Amino acid sequence: MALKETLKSKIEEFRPRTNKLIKDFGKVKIDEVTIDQCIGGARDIRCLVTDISYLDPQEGIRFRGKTIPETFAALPKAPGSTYPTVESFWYFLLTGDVPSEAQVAEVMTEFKSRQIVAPYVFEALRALPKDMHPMTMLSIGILALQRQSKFQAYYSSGKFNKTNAWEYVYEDASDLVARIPVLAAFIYNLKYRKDKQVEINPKLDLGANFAHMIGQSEQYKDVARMYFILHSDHESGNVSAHTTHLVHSALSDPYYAYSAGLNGLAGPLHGLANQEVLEWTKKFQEKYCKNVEPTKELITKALWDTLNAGQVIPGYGHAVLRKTDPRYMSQREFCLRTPGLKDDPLFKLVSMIYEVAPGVLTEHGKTKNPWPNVDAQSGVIQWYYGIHEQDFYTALFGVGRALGCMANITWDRALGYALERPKSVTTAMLEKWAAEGGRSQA
Ligand code: HAX
Repeated sequence: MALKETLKSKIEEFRPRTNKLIKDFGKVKIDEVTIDQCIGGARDIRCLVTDISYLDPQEGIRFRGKTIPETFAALPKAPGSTYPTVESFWYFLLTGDVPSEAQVAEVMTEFKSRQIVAPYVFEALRALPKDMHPMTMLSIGILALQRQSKFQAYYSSGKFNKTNAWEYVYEDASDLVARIPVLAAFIYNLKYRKDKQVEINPKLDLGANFAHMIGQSEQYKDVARMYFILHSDHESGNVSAHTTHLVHSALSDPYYAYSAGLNGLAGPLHGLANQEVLEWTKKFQEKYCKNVEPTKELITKALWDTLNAGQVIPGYGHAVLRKTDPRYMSQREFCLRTPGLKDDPLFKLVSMIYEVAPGVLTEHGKTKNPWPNVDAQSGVIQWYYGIHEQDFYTALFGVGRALGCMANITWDRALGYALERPKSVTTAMLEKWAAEGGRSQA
């Protein structure tokens, strides 16, 4: 069965579960909120629902119930590769089913017809100053695509129907996922390759075509596939996923929603950390290791210098995880398996930081999680393959994150999730409830 039909039957089968929960069990308590959660970024409050992925603090991410190694093992692989195609992963994220080779081929054909970006979008990007951050360009590019939103056209048609609205979100979501690598490749070539643009190769899968469009090696095709899959989803409370969900909950179309999500991803505490990690590491090499090999002592000093300057160690810590991020491990294993990369000085340096930083952060005593996250490892791989423009790294993250955000809002609409609108209180109210030992529910 084709992806949309499979999805339709999955949605129809699933809907009664959500409806029953609201109707029969809507008032069952699943959490309580404390003052520090209220002021402290709503940490740990269970008030979002997604079945696309789940993040366990100890185990890390599971996509549709599968760990990263299980996901990579289960999905059909790209031709001549040990990595799955992004297309097979998209099918899996949306439906929870491992697709057959034939189903993957159908998604690939569909993406080919969806991936064409209208020339006016490229012209809008060309009009921007070349020193603009690629994340700003990517967000503008996505917004420029909004003109073609099928969901928005459907909403304005006067025939809007809640039951099938998800189909129009699915259409936009699929278009956006197919187009965003083309947009990112255009931005890369515009900014760093003197606008030397490369045509889409219609024979290649999404990851391989991205590598082709930015003039990369054969080996980079697997890097792109792995990178986009690993960065796709991290349940729905992180800034980019949550922003996308929130904006779409107002029935803003997927382009508006994801442009907003990308703006959140551009923050240094979120996706921009991958750029910051490389910058930190390069500055360390320049300052401490001009004529000497890096040592654990030098790294320890540099880490303390950063902490004493009141800055965070980029790539370390996490709001939910309490162990090394399995996305970090997956990329590390890729490095260890790849001849050349495993002996690369930058990889060795990042590995040495991994040996030292958790101890320093533990001694520093602030962070609840001293272990590395996805961003601590990702820049090294990009650097090795010649992508030395660190400010592009978060845009790569943005291409991958589109998969998770778009799968999530397709299901949001399918299950009729409501407009998100939490309640605010004032500081004086908090002070009153603090003095009374809690808010009276009477
Ligand atoms: N270096 C120094 N201090 C850190 C730290 C780090 N890597 N991580 C956390 N802390 C500090 C916090 O700043 C906070 O200090 P204050 O009490 O003075 O505000 C304290 O430790 C407690 O923080 P926490 O509860 O452990 O962590 P949070 O949930 O508040 O924040 C962050 C999680 C990921 C934002 C945080 O660990 C951080 O800033 N890390 C560095 C930036 C980074 O790598 N971001 C990428 C995260 C993964 C991701 O989303 N990728 O997209």
